[in-house]
Amino acid sequence: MSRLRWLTGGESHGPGLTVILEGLPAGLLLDRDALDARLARRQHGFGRGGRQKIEKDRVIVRGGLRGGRTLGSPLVLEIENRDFANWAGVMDPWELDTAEAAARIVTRPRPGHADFSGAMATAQVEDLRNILERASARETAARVAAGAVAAQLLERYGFRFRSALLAIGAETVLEGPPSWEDLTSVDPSSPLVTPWPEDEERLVDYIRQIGKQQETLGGIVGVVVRGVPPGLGSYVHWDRKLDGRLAQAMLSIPSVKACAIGAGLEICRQVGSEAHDAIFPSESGLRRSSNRAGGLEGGVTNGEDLVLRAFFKPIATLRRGLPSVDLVTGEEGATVWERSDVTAVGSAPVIVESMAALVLGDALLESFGGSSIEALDHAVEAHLERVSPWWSKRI
Ligand code: EPS
Repeated sequence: MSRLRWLTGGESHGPGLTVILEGLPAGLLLDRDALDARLARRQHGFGRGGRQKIEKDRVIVRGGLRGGRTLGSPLVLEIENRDFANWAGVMDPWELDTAEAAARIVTRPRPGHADFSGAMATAQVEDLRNILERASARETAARVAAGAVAAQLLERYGFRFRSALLAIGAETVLEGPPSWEDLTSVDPSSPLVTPWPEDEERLVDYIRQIGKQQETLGGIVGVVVRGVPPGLGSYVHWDRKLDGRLAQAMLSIPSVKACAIGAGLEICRQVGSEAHDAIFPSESGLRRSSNRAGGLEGGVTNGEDLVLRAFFKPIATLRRGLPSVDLVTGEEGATVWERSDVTAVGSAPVIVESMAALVLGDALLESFGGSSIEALDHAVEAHLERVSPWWSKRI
């Protein structure tokens, strides 16, 4: 069972989103501005549609915090959906406006969204809104709020995060896995969060051009986490291996269809001596010649930078529509477009980072436990002392 459990609730156009995070030690001091800053990062990104002009995501705390410090009880966070004011007749939890709700009924599923598969899972086709509201990527706002808390826990122990957009559609900015240094110049508040800001104008033009064609785009996001101590995760059980847990977290992000750890996509075509990271002695413990393993060997962190990539498919809601079939009448016809993003990958780096932080926070608590932050401090310190003959923190 996870040490850091969390669950989100809420629909895209409903009153709001909630996330309950359970397992945090008591006494962790949280920085409110840093939480909201991460939510603001998720709202950036050139290529997003009109919705982001309506929303202004901020964390409202409903439990688990007193005077800025965690109580050790479930941390309950909420984010308001400002757009609910425009959708109350369609999404009110108790009473709908019959005419408004009828006007917003969806019966023609969008290929690539959860509409059709979700309808078959619930065997309900009379209004696909019952599925798509929850399947919407709006839910990632709640994940980012929870991930921001996990990141603050990890930062206390020296973890640092960098993330960027490595490709948008056919436009590549960085080939292969990113290194910590590759992501030095990323400005998280820039329109596309790329490793090299000089590329942004070209990419913005590209997104504009694709938007004019009424098309959508996906892309590749890279995350590097520095300061991860060795020994997190497990080499013993399939469900405790940290690489598997990170992959599950990545693939659960809406639109993500693949993920890679380190140079996972590249080394499968190489021979062993090219693929692995030689170990050699240095003045600051044992070092590696390279980091193709991306910080994980055998399901356990090895103390090198953790390197992840997540691969996003293009958004399923196309202005030009896609061939589909009305599930009620059986009539063929194009999917209907009201409003959507051309691409949301500009928002994706902070989402991928947040999911990584939640998994790493869980792994940290699993290894070192502690119901109070002081107990956790001591356990982490003792572990670092034990591994010090072989590993020391990178500056
Ligand atoms: C989404 C569709 C769009 C996105 C939404 C995810 O929303 P709407 O239908 O209201 O225009 O903007 O993402 C967000 C609201 C968000 O905050 O990220 C979808 O269908 O997944």
